[in-house]
Amino acid sequence: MPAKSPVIVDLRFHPDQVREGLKRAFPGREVINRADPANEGHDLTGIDYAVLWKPLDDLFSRATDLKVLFSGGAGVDHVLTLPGLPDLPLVRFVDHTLTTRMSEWIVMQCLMHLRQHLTYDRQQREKKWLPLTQPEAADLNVGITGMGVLGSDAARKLKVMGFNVLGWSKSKKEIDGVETFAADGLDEFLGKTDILVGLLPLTAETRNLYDAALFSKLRKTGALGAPVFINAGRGGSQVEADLIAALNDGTLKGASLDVFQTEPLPAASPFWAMEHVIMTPHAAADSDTYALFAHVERQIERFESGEPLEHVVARNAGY
Ligand code: NDP
Ligand code: OXD
Repeated sequence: MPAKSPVIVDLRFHPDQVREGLKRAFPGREVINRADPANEGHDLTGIDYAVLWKPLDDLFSRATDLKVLFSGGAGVDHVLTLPGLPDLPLVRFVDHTLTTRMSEWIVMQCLMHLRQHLTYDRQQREKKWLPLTQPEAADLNVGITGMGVLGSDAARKLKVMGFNVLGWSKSKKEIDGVETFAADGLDEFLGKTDILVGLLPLTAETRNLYDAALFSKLRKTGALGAPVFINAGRGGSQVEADLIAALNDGTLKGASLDVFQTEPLPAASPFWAMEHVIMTPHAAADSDTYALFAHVERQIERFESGEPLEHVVARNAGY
């Protein structure tokens, strides 16, 4: 039986997490972890597979025999723009651990705005005892842009919490109890939305989508008094100058942002000091390394037994 092809692991994650995840991964295969200095001069020719996230610059010039690429994350915008990217199947990361984390973050942010937690937080610091009016989840429409793996799971979990949920995607989806819209239904969708959730991939079509014109189309008569914007897709989809202006002039009541045009967010960004903005450092849904390597193993097994790979990126669509 021929020896199994090694796997190149070229992930700019926390090195301890990668090492930990690799402890029980890829039995019977050599693993070349490029975060390990001992592997610096390792011959990368003759290797079929690479798992990558912000890989070292020389990956593709040295690993010239790759057959399948595996993204370390669900989004692939920065993989598709890598210089020298070979024309090979690119499998993105899809796993319930990532999906669950993202839905936790989205539900938490919707609840924080529903329950006006930013105001209570400020009042606590000011030692102010002042109960606020209390709309219910059922009084609000949460509109999710991007009804793929993450958006559709978040939709189901928001429904369980009692929110009315709307979904917008390129092609119209059928999800029980969720009013859905296709690409051409954007304005109608926005006009019904009180909390707008971004779970879109970054592509030529979604770059700069969330701009002043879009924010102005959101429903203004909802129970929170003004709409709220939540984004965990990609920062490149939001026009940050427009977002800041919309937050300052009251077009938007608040925002929760996990992603930014430039990451890490520069110290000079106005977002840091905005009281009605909740920020997390691109941490809504981390890739669990055990789950990532188990997913790669499953896909390699399929590939080697002649079954089609799953979660392959459509290069022309960009996601
Ligand atoms: P999917 O590919 O499963 O879903 C993408 C969704 O976006 C689909 O419903 C798709 O429509 C829709 N879409 C794409 N382009 C357009 C468009 N031009 N107009 C309308 N709808 C569009 O991706 P996932 O749900 O797995 O992930 C979504 C994104 O979340 C990732 O690409 C990544 O950027 C981000 N992400 C962020 C993380 C974080 O920690 N902040 C973690 C993981 C992912 P259709 O169904 O018709 O194809
Ligand atoms: C991803 C991410 O795309 O973490 O998985 O952003």
